[in-house]
Amino acid sequence: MMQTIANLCSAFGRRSTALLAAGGLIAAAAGIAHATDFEDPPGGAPRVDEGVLELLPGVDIQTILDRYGFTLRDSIPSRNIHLVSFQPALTDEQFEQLFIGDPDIDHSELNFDAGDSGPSTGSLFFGVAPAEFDSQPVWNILGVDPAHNVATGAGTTIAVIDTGIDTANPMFLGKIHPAAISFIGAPTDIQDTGNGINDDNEGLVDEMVGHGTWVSGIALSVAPDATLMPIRTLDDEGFSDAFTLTKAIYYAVDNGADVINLSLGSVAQVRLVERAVDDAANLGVIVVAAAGNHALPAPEFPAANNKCAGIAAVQLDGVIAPFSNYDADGGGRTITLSAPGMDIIGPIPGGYGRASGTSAAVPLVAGTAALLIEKGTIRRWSDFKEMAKKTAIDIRGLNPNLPNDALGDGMLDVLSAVTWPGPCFADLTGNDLVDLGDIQAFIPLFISGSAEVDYVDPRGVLDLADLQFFLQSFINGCP
Ligand SMILES: [Ca+2]
Ligand SMILES: [Ca+2]
Ligand SMILES: [Ca+2]
Ligand SMILES: [Ca+2]
Repeated sequence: MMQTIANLCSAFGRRSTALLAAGGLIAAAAGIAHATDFEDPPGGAPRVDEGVLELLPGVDIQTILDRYGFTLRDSIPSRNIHLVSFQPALTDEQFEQLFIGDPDIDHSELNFDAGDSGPSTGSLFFGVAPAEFDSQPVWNILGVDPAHNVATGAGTTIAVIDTGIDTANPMFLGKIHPAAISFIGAPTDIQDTGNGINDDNEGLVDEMVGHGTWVSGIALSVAPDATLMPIRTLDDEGFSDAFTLTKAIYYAVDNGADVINLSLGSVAQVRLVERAVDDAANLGVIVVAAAGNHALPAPEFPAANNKCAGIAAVQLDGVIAPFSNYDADGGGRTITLSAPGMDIIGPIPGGYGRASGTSAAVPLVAGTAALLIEKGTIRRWSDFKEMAKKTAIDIRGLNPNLPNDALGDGMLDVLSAVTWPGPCFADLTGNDLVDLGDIQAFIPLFISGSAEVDYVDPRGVLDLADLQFFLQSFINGCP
């Protein structure tokens, strides 16, 4: 075992260095390691001759392809967003300058390459007996079993944008959403398997296989009656790119996901991805993402987005996990909440395994969000933030060397979350009272179609049901 851990750490160190050049989106699973093993975070680098174009509504992509001589690679038709190949003679800088003054193009950017941070599956996941999964201490610490007397996630859907899922594991039987899909190979091939090839040439074969299964199993343990929508977006090496991640987020939203689990991240802030997260949040979808595993004082993206629940990892005792990123810059890149991420057991293809990373903390929170969506206490992104404020365990005293908000509002407490009476829905002015000011605030929000008052069926449609919900909440007063 010690040998395995040593291999893991050295593998991680090499990979991290390589990622400085290769860069990009990573699966956020770390091994058991110390902060010093994580030297460099993954950077962002554009893919060769690939760009993303977001067109204004009604503009036909063929017109644009003809205008610039590009080749279409892929599209997100519902958002008029397109991945194109441009001419090798064109530099990245020239591509970025090309559309200045073009009235048909809303936004353009290079497609950022992506790389994982992961060691091989054999190193990442230490195999354990299935019984250890159910009896691991994290469930007790978070109050998961008693929480299930209140909510189980019934009627909710958690999209897991990751490496796929092991559909053979009985715990997923009957739990997989019909819209489950792969953006890696054949659309129906959601299996979390590798190709036996070290595609990224860094010495490890299929090193991220099992990641999506592990993450999905953790989420489902918290919300056992939720439906999982695996969206295979990271390949077996943990690779993806900004366009494909964006496509996956919109796919999840358009197919009815209530929660999106992103146990991945990048130091590169890509406007396309940030906008997809904003759009998801504005449609009432709770997006939960990993802060990252490089022991750095700022979360990665999209965890850092202020409409995304950025999750740091702590040990079971509430002390920050040595690998976890945290928020010490005092700026806009925020952590919302922390959750256990050390030595968490979950299903992996063919069995169960133990691993560490902010990747594990994310599905614990995503599952909790599903419980609260079932209960109706989370309807909007602002409700999630309120839940974090009101129910998280204060762990500041356990982390005296960190600034006060470095780990968000504290450590997740599933039982406290499900027994929380819910936000004061009608208090739109945030003064913990319902009064005339809230009615005055409601009217323009309702007229402008704001997500803040999209309480019922929060999919961007404001109607009589939302108005009635507001009025009833107003009459009921603050809980
Ligand atoms: Ca590899
Ligand atoms: Ca491979
Ligand atoms: Ca108020
Ligand atoms: Ca509505």
